Amino acid sequence: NKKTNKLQQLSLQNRMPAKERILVIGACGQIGVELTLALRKIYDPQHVIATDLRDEHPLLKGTGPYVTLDVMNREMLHVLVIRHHITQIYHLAAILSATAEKNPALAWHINMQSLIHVLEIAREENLHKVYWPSSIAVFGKGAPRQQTPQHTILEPTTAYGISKLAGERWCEYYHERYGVDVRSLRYPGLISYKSSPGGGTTDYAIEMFQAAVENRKFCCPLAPDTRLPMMYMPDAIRATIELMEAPANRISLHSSYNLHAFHFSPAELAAAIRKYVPKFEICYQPDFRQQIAESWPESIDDSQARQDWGWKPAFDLESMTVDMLQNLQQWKK
Ligand code: NAD
Ligand code: AKB
Repeated sequence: NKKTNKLQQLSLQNRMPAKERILVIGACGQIGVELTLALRKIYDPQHVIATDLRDEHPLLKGTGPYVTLDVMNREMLHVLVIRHHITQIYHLAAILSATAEKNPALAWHINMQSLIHVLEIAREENLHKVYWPSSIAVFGKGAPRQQTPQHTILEPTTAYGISKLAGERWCEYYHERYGVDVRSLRYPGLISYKSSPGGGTTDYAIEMFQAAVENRKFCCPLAPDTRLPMMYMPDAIRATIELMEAPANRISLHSSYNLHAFHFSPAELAAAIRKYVPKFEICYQPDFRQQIAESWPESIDDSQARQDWGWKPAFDLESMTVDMLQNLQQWKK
């Protein structure tokens, strides 16, 4: 019995977070900063290596190791994985929807090639797990726009959406063919106050909050009634970690899970903000982002994520608005 206990203890230790060594690629972005900080609370911070093209984000400074990395440099990525005995990769570097429409070929190259680098290295080095985010951008005009199902017509019309759909297929391929435990979420638009968003169509929501706390008028790049699925960053971080920590037998999808929290249009968000900032003013000047938004769903059916690994959002539009305004006010001081 003593021997069995010892073995059980050893096996438990092997599954302890301390045994994992994590590489976050794109750690200085909107999601990367908060995800890296959250991972450093669960795992030994020295074992969560943050990497990005840019200089280290001020919020990451002093919280754990940082390495400048261009994920397009496969050799450097591979060396980093071997040198730091990496067991998991969170690959967040990408060109987002609005920026991608300005240079579609570059977006395809970066979004695809970087994912292939990560999946190949995961296969060669037998990594325990890989995380790679997809997006609501995989859906196009053929899909139902309300309660968009997990499995439906996938005909994205944006360069970003095409790259995300192809990425999902590659993730499933590497899982089916090589057994790589790759996991993914189709994030909706993410709202946060800690780090700035980078070139997305849904970034307008964050800019609206910033204008409201700075008493500025906001000119919205989307029309007032353009409704999109959205989520508050604390929920997105929790969803990511819950998915990655779920036992393998709870994961039935290795392409990407639909994920939902709430949805709103610019006019509805402005009304939610006005409850607390009555003088907030908005005008509408739709630009090229309008077409992107119109090709995406208004709300998402995420029942498979709820069934498989127990997903449930904590924030709705009202509680997110209150929390965003409070935090932005504090950061302003
Ligand atoms: P972001 O643009 O804020 O951050 C991406 C980071 O990747 C940046 O810090 C950038 O410097 C870095 N990067 C770019 N090219 C790189 C390269 N060649 N090598 C290394 N680093 C590089 O993006 P984000 O909002 O944090 O998104 C992260 C991931 O989540 C992306 O795959 C994105 O498509 C996906 N996603 C985001 C949202 C959202 O609302 N933020 C929604 C759906 C999906
Ligand atoms: C974007 O707007 O590009 C992102 C996304 C929904 O993928 N926020």
